[in-house]
Amino acid sequence: MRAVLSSGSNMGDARAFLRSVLDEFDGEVVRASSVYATAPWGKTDQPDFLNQSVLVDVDDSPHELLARCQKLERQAERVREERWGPRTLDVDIVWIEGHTSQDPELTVPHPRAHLRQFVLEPWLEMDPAATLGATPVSELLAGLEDQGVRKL
Ligand code: PH2
Ligand code: MG
Ligand code: MG
Repeated sequence: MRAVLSSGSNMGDARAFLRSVLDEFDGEVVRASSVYATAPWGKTDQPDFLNQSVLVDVDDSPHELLARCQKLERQAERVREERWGPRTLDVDIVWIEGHTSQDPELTVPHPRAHLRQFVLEPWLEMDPAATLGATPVSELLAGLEDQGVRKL
């Protein structure tokens, strides 16, 4: 099963937290995007993020993949305080090939992916032909205002 993950961090050693995702999926990474410095989206009074997307090919079920993402967040000692607030590591499942889910625990595709330049731009870098539902990711991106996303 192929899936796109979006990792983000704006607390502590953000680079190391993003790297922990690549380490977890060592041998299952099809492609990884560059790291991007991104302005905070949704809740703006917090430090800038580093974001990275990873295309993985795993033998897991969607919920098994979610469990691996949550394990990484726990290992980063993530504390959930406020919605969209600062975090050591967030690993979101953005898209799973041929799969959609309305489960509130795991909504796929990610319900806000189409609004977020910090998700779409790294994804497009990995796969210029990517589509979200029926819409090319390139088209979704072209429809967004600049949100302050810079490739490092
Ligand atoms: N994650 C959020 C809310 N806002 N903004 C940026 N730039 N990057 C993120 O990863 C991010 C965010 C909630 O998950
Ligand atoms: Mg998130
Ligand atoms: Mg999350």
